[in-house]
Amino acid sequence: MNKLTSTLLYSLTGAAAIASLPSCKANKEAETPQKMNIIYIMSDDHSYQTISAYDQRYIHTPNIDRIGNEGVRFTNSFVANSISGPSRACMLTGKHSHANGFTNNATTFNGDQLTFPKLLQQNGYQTAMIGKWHLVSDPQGFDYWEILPGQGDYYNPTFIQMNGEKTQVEGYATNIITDKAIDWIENQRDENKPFCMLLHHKAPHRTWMPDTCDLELFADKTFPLPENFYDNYEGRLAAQKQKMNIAKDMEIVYDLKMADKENEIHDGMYEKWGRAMYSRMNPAQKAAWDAHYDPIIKQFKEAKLSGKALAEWKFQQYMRDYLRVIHSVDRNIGRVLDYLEEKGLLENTMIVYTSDQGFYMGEHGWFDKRFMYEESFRTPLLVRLPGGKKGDVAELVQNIDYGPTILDLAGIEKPEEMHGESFLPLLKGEKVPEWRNSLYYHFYEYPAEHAVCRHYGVRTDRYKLIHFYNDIDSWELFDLQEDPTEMNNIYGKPGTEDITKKLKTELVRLQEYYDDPIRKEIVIE
Ligand code: SGN
Ligand code: CA
Repeated sequence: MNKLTSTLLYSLTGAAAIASLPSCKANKEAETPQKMNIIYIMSDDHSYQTISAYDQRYIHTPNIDRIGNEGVRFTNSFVANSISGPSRACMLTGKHSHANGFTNNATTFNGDQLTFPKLLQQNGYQTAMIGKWHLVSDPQGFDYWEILPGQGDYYNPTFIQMNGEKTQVEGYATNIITDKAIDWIENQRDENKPFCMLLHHKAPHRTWMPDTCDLELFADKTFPLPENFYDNYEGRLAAQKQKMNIAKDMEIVYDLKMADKENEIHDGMYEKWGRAMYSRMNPAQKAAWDAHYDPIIKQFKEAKLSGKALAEWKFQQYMRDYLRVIHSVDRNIGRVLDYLEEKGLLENTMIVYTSDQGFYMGEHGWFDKRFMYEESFRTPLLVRLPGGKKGDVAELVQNIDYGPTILDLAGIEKPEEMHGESFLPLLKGEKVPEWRNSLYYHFYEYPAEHAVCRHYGVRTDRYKLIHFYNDIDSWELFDLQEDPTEMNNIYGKPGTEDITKKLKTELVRLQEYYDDPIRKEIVIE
């Protein structure tokens, strides 16, 4: 039995195997159970803090939670480079950014390289990609794709089809992407083949524009400020230089929708885009939007807020809009799950829910991501594998592992060039004694928007060592057990010599292991 056939059979135990057997089809098909399908759902900028499976402070997300409740909730899930295009490239290739070449959002993805969808396609899977792609070059390795250009729009978004045509679709992006995904599964795929669908939402990316039906949610809610909202960044040089502060950098018109009809509110360099986003809407959408925001704009003008009152007003508006957008993501994931259940597909489909990275919900006073600090280095990861484990997995996993895991599920050997590891055994509830105990991270997009310096680092279960480089040369060390919110940089403090040396040695080992050319710059004193 070759590897392919043998692994074909492993995952199909119990109910999963029975459910996946076609009841009255031709002999050959009935004898060969079909491989597990895969639906990989990834949102854009969805923080784990705003998924109730991870954190109950802000929102209830029953449908997203269901994936974890009926499967695995990863409690230590991270990305390799916390920004969209690079994160997507890591996910598709199973390789760190220096090896896949897509180090920052200004790059163009070399689509000729090896990706897991290509390998699935070559091994009998039908592959589809619907939604935000953000890698500039056209998708390769998909039987079907339909993508948003660049970041895409929330309202009446344009899609690029495989034939290169652009079509504008009336409605709200999260609903439309879900409609298209369900339509492909229902009407467009070959039912005799297993499938892998990448369903990528634009939501909840900036500027967090809610669907009209969700505008009134959370209207009366006041959210608690994170305890480090007024962080002064003492001892953390790169954090002092950043431009992603809610108080200073979040824009009133662009981000918070205060585009007044009198044109009296002026702020920030993106103001004109804030006004342009509104102009995309149709009359009914505009009417619903105005009914919600106009009274808020009026109150805002009258209040003439400044200082902390303004900062906290911005935080509350941000949270409300962001959570409304999440509510729509959750509802649409419910639609996908209900559809799969109704069609009997839940039993032979692995469902993944994740984000391209984490996001700041006011921690350190921030929105956006990029930093290797916890809120943006982490990403939610919930996986429902029929017949697999139910419960938490605490091992350190990273988005470079997704490709190897999916290939493993499909019985395809991991190509040597992939850096990631298959966590399929963890999904099946098996112990993996040799699992990694440290993670490597490297962020490159600087100089750029939000001004987060270039940095790389290593994280173990307890410590994190980061080196900010390029225009600065600044090290940071955190004891996550003592200082989970990373306020106290203990690099260079007496008593940290041993742990610093150990972490630097581990950092160098990882840079050698992954062959990151930056390695030559580090000297261990
Ligand atoms: C846009 C946003 C940024 C965001 C980047 C990257 N600005 O440039 O706030 O950090 O995307 O986000 S906006 O004015 O265009 O909204 S990413 O998730 O796509 O990488
Ligand atoms: Ca993103």
